[in-house]
Amino acid sequence: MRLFVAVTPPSAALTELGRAAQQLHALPHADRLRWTDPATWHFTLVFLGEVGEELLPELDERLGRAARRHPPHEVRLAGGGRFGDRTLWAGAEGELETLRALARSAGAAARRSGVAVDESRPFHAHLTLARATGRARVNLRPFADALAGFTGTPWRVGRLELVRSHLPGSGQPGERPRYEGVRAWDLGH
Ligand code: 2AM
Repeated sequence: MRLFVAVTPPSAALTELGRAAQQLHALPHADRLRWTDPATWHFTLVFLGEVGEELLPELDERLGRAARRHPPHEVRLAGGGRFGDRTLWAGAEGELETLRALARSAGAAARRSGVAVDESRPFHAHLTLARATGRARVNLRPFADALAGFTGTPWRVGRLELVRSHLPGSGQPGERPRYEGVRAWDLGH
């Protein structure tokens, strides 16, 4: 199964971001982007990819231990950026060192459980808002610039989540993956 480890902002924080993101939809070429569903917004701490069922018990155990090693911490959604002209994202501010350390521990936990984690992409706190679709080239800079002044209300990162991603199977253009929570652990307990 396709899995990733994530942190999900509370709905109040997502509502604030939703309002900011709504304004981006009015920018030129916004319709050429594939916007993510606000109901699925999250920060990916570690992308695990395909994981065999047999690894799950140890992964579960080790991720739980990783979560307990880090305290709850405060962050807020803020600003935005882009990965080239492929991905538009919202960023975060606050106790990002703790979030980074949590991501590192979760990555180590997954590797020790036998998951082949791609280590070539260091953790970068981002919440994907939109992706460029197919061959359509859209300059994402105006979108990232429009998010620059956005600062949300602080919230507490208190839970680490293991999430399953069901890729769209219908072949319908624009269909988005479905995410299913598998397990969650409180931090620092
Ligand atoms: P993204 O938001 O930067 O696209 C579920 O697909 C989550 O896993 C998304 O947040 C996505 O990150 C991340 N993800 C998907 N494929 C990935 C990959 N090959 N490497 C790293 N992260 C990936």
